[in-house]
Amino acid sequence: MTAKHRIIQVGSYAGSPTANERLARDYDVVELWKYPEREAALAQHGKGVDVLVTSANFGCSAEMMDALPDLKAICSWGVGYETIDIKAAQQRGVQVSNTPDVLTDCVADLAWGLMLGAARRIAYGDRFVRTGGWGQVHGSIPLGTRVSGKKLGIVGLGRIGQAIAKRGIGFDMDVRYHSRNKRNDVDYRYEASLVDLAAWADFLVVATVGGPGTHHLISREVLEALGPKGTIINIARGPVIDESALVEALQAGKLGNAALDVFEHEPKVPDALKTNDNVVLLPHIGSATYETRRDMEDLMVKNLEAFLRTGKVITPVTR
Ligand code: 8YV
Repeated sequence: MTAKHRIIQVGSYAGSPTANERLARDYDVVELWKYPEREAALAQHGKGVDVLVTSANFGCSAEMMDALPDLKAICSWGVGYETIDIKAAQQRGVQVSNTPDVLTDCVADLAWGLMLGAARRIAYGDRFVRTGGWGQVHGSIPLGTRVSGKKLGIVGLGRIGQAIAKRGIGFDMDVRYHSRNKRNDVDYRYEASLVDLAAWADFLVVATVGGPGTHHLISREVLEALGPKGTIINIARGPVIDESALVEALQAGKLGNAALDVFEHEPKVPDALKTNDNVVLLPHIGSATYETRRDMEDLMVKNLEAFLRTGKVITPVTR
């Protein structure tokens, strides 16, 4: 019997159907999260290790790469990679893979769930029924807002942004977008100014990448341009929105609604959001369906296997 190949796993894939078991079955896994001292564990077990598996959540810093002198590949579970130091990986000749495409539809679907949830007061209505507030034939919760036929602004028109745009067309919406550069392969109208897009839109969906380049891109000015009748939806990364400005805009009535799957300091959510009935809150579940999480797991494992077989991951992070 040949010895199993040793890999480092940064965190437990609790949100994946079988990733932990599969990795433990097929590899000699150093389960880093089980060690009280990471540095000591890496020093003890890291020599000769050429593959590390992680996620957008757990990341991989330059220091961690330095502690693994033989590292050649980082295979991440998830599409976002702002917590992985890509520049440090490139400098060290370490390949990095993520899991694009397989989660696009589920994340776009959830953006829709949030949009409808906020506009049609679905979560509010649910609370109203559960808490015994429904005492007459037409429950008297505040009227919602129509979604069909409205103006949809999308911030970031990558794979997920485009899937959201496509759904908007199905809802007869007028779709425009803002991103760093205008795309030549789509018909949606480009707005060079994010503030102008927000001022135009009824619903503004954040679908951009995270990281320093988009930190607080959704500023006070953008939120106030969206205005008292506008709704912000975020399925991307929490820090893309200036969360304090968001709280203040909602409290001052300068912004209508917010529907959020991600937060600036997860899993912490400001109390001011929890107590606001114009806000829908979810615990970062954009990709959290059985099918998608299994597909993410499969793609991460395929990258790992391809690297060990051919020396190349199959869905490398390119930028
Ligand atoms: C994951 C995500 O649940 O893929 C991503 O970037 O945000 C989610 O699909 C999460 O990041 C895993 O760590």
